[in-house]
Amino acid sequence: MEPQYLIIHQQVAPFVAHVQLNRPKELNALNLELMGELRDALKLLDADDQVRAIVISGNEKAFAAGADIKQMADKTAIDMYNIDQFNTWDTIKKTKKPLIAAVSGFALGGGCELTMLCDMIVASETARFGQPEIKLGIMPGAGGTQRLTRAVGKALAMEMVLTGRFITAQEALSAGLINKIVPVELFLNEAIKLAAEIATMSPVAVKMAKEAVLKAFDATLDEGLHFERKNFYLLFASEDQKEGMQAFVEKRLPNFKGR
Ligand code: DAK
Repeated sequence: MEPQYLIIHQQVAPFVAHVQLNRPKELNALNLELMGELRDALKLLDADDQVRAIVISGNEKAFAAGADIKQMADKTAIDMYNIDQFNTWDTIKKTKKPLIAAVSGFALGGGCELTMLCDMIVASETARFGQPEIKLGIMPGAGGTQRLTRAVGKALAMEMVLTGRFITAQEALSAGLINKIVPVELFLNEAIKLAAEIATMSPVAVKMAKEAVLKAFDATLDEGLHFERKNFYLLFASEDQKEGMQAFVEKRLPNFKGR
């Protein structure tokens, strides 16, 4: 079934898919339906051999202004428990292929959390990142207190989470939240370019490297190094390792297969 709140663009560059959040009137507020569609789309793209990197964007005005407040407003704790949105977010988190967020305008609340669930963030000059849940009498619930703090440090995270202040793209860059800032008309192209560059690498090495970098967030240094070492050894069992090194020796471009 065609998604209602997403537009999926295949092969926007070789081996790159682009998923566009598409609820523009509501600033791409992340209702349950949109999140379900996103989960399903990413699952399919993650399993598709023709896709090696995925860009997620909104539009120029908003990446996403957060979870849908109108949909959440009258929910009880038990409703929230039964809806089990975390299941959806956890499934998205399991995406093995690299996710690049292309952000212009608002990335707030769950929108900001979704960008942080991605592996890299390319932002336009107009991008604004924030965790304004505190103004609604709640707090971030999809990683905002954890991933933000790890990315920007305690001082700024605490300020953003406790006051709801939005930060500019420039502040986000200085704080280490995002990878780069580009003029608004280029934000999507730049994100696609970054994804396309990654898509020229061995897809199996990319997935294992992503997995190892993410391990750094919840492992001790020794555990992380151990994990890295296992994946490093494992890649010597891949055809892509043989191809990559042979291509270097033969002074040609490698032809990676993801095996
Ligand atoms: N939800 C629903 N509708 C929203 C929305 C949102 N988050 N953000 C904007 N809209 C709607 C507005 O209501 C308005 O609709 P109409 O009135 O035209 O029907 C339309 O989008 C345009 O918005 P504005 O008229 O407000 O536009 P402005 O340019 O004046 O202001 C703004 C833009 C982004 C500053 C403002 O819209 C705003 O403050 N929006 C709310 C931002 C916010 O508080 N976001 C955090 C939401 S709480 C969870 C996972 C995640 C979460 C929770 C649970 N689990 C896994 C369980 C996340 C929670 C959140 O994100």
